[in-house]
Amino acid sequence: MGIRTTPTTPFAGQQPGTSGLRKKVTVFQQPGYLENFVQALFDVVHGVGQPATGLTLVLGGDGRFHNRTAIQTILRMAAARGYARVLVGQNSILSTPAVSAVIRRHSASGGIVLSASHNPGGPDGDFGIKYNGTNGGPAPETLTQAVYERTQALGSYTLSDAADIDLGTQGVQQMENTRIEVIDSVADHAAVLRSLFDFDAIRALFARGFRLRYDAMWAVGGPSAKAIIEGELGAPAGTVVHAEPLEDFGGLHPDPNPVYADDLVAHLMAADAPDMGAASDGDADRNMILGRGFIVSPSDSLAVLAAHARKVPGYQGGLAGVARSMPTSTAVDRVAKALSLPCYETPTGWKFFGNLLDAGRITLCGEESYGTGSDHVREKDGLWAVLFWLNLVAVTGQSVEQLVRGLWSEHGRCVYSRHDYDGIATERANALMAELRASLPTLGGTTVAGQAIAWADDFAYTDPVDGSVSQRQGVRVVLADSSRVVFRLSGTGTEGATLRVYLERHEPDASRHDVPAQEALAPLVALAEAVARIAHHTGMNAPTVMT
Ligand code: G16
Repeated sequence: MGIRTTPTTPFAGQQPGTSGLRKKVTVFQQPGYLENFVQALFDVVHGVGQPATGLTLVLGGDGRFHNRTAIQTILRMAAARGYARVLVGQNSILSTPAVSAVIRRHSASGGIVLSASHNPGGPDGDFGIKYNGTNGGPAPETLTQAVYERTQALGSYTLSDAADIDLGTQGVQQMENTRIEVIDSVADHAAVLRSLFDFDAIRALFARGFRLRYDAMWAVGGPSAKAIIEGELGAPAGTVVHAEPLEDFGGLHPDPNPVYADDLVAHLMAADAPDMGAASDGDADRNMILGRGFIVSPSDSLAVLAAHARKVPGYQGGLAGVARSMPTSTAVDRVAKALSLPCYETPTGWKFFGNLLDAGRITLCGEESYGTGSDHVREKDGLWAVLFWLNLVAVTGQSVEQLVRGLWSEHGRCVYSRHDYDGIATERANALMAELRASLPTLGGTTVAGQAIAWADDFAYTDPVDGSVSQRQGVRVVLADSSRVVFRLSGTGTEGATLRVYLERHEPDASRHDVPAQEALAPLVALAEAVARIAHHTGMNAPTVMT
């Protein structure tokens, strides 16, 4: 064994986006591509030339294609860097919330998650890498920007030339002076979940014949969902479907929304539908909740959990506060107001919740992009959300739909939809946003497409804990009745650009709560087209995906 230093030259574009560096697998397969990024990461985290003496690193991924190869490379680099310990998931698997739980429970200095989340996998699919810090949460922008800058100045990387580690069996192995511990992929995370929810009440719910269909989308969430929901909570075998993690997610798009989880939606809309449906994504941090014949919007889900949190053991003392990303609907704001709780509005990206959670300012947070979580870890957590809903159904005796309708009748319904325009040429998408931004100073006070615009801006966020400022986080066009359209470009795609248009309208009138969302939002769609000239810039007359 020995440590080898290899000369290298920078790769363009190793700039992390909303959640780490995501590229095509073929990009990551280029010799030196992953090595350069990890070397830059270690250089920033430890200092150039500085070893990671005495520190513990957590390492795992969502099991997608290239995961196993990349894990061995990173183990060699961690050994060369002098880490005291690396905790790596068995078979190189750790879901994103599991990485967060392991970092926190084992006082690690950080962790590396190999995932492109909900993006498709396989040899022609996507791959990704991100770093989580000591708190278990995604690195802040200051760190990811520094890593990017370091990638552009790199001249070499170092790694051990030791043989591969056997990741199939739990136990301790040695590489250079580093102790490599292959750990159970679900145990730490499961222990955290067990401490939060009333498992007896959920067990009794299943014993009464309650039927759940949990679609793990052939992804990493399957084994833990099976172990907990079927194993510990006594749901019948077959409750968790598509539970075996596959390297290409069965060729599907592991994104739990009504479009990509259409099989689950079909089951919940059928005549003999189960009582509840749920799905998690490629790395098991996202979730979608459905009732029988009823789809719950992620924004409503967050609001329901906030409204009823005290009924769940882990939150019976009440919430310190709540937070949502800016494009997420204001349903949770209304709940927070009624409960006199602080409510924060952050930019898109789970990393922005980290400081608020660490400072104890919030307990629950969530996003329109099917992410919900709490201070139990520092990632969103798919299985956590499903257990939270099961716990609420068990102790309130209300169905999923009744819980959401209760929210609407108390606070009005925040009718909500997101329209995505995928695969736009990057220059065209940039031109659309530039034109929109240029129009901002004159938009407020004008009437466009028959609607009076009260104000418009480009969202900027000052972190209340560390004072850091994030600008240009999305254009908001807001009407007098607080209806709004938000425009931003996705930071998680790997091909061209995706324009996201978020539409929200508050409907206080209960007799109109069943108007289909797209119908209720049609005037806002017209407004979006008029202010942003979407068809002109993109050549598309309809969104690729509507959720
Ligand atoms: C990531 C982030 C989320 C964000 C989502 C969509 O989720 O962690 O905070 O809402 O991407 O981001 P964008 O709109 O920029 O594509 P995940 O599940 O992909 O890690």
